[in-house]
Amino acid sequence: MQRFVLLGLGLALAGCAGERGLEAFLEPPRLVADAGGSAALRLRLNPPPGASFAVRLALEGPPEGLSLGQEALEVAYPTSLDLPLRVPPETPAGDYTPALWVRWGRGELRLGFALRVVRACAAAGGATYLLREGTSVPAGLERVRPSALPGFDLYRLREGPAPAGLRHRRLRLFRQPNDPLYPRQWYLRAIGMEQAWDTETGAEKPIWIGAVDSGVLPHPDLEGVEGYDFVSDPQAAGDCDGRDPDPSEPLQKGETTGFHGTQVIGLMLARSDNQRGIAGVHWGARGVMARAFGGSEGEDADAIEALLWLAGLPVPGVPLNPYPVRAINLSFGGEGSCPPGSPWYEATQRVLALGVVLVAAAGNQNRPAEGFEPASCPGVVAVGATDALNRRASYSNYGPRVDLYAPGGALSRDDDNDGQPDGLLSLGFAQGAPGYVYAQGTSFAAPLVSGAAALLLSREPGLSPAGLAERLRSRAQPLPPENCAPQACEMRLLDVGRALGP
Ligand SMILES: [Ca+2]
Ligand SMILES: [Ca+2]
Ligand SMILES: [Ca+2]
Repeated sequence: MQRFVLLGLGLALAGCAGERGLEAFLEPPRLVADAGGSAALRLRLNPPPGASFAVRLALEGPPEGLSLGQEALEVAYPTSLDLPLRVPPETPAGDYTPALWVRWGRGELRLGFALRVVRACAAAGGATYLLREGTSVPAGLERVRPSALPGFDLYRLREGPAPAGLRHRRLRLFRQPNDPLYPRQWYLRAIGMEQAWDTETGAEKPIWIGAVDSGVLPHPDLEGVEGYDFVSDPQAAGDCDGRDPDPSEPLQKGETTGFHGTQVIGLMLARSDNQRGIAGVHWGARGVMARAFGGSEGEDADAIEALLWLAGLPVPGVPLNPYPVRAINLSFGGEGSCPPGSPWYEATQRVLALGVVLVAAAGNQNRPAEGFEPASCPGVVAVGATDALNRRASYSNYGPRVDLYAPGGALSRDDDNDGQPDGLLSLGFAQGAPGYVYAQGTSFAAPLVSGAAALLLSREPGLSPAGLAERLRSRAQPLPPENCAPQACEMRLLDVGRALGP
């Protein structure tokens, strides 16, 4: 009989009773749950052919008081069961190794597992709104303070639906599902990196690159990343507090974002030429992570202040960024067209005026990019995604507002016939351990352009954001309009070799 194999590293949890041959397996090997919350525990039971068992389940602590949704079942064929493991609210935070007892007529099995209980957040959550000064304020909103964006104030709604006429704006990370597999960085060749590195690797030219994203975790193929946590809602943050100096993405949040921020940073800045893992676009740059996403969603107010901070601008309650950046990657967006006077318009103009290059993912909605901000903001380099055949990726937003395309991949395809999915391989984590994972989305096309922008700035520090955008656009490879099918449109593919050339 085929044994169920736990993916990745982990504890060997399989048990097997010899005499009557009921096999039982648990996954995953490590669970994370809030005190008072629950986590999904999967139990797989394999009886021998033709045999049936009346099985009883029991948990053994500590922590005390753990419960499952089910205590007994009949098993007559291989069965996989998702059990909600509930953790009592009074459970102290910490690491535990409880066990699940599987008992039947003539035998029993003890399956141990690792459980991390994290503190449930006591602080109240709430939605944040950015309102222009002088706007009439709907009832129920409480003013917090002036925003770092002049002319706007921050308001908070503790509970209840959004007041009429006021939209609670949420931004979304442009990420598509991914599957962990091993390397092939076809996407670097597609953008002419080998030619570019002949001219400039950036290795001797340190520069700071920023990202507003979901946070970052230490990885052996990455230099230390500086940063700050701008997620103000303790419920959404995953670290149970508001803003703080630690830009790490909590592990349990990383499981939901796919470690989005670490993947984005890895594409730009993975350690290169170090005989390990993957290469990043820029070989000498360092990263600053402004964490504004507690999961796959974040708030305008946090993301905008994160953006201003990265550029070196003051944000109330937060120390100035000691490492102001020259380029900022924005792999997220929300619906909006960035009209003059809007928060994203004002924020991006302020940052561009400081000479900081802004690069944004065009979005994964297969729609015109002008409906999404910050990609639609003037002066921001908006990046669409291509597949391994230089066609527009099926999910990529498009249209005249897309300045450039770069590979964003297509995980379900293998058009280059290398036996690997055509995703972008970057730094990631599997079961809490650092590794390398494939990803797709305009979220991962944008950091290729951000890394390229930083490489150009390393060579020509005087380039303005507009000059740099024009250089990237004018030196890009024109692609046949049919590559944009089904909507014919102009497409230019990032070509870093040509951009750095004479
Ligand atoms: Ca925090
Ligand atoms: Ca490396
Ligand atoms: Ca492939």
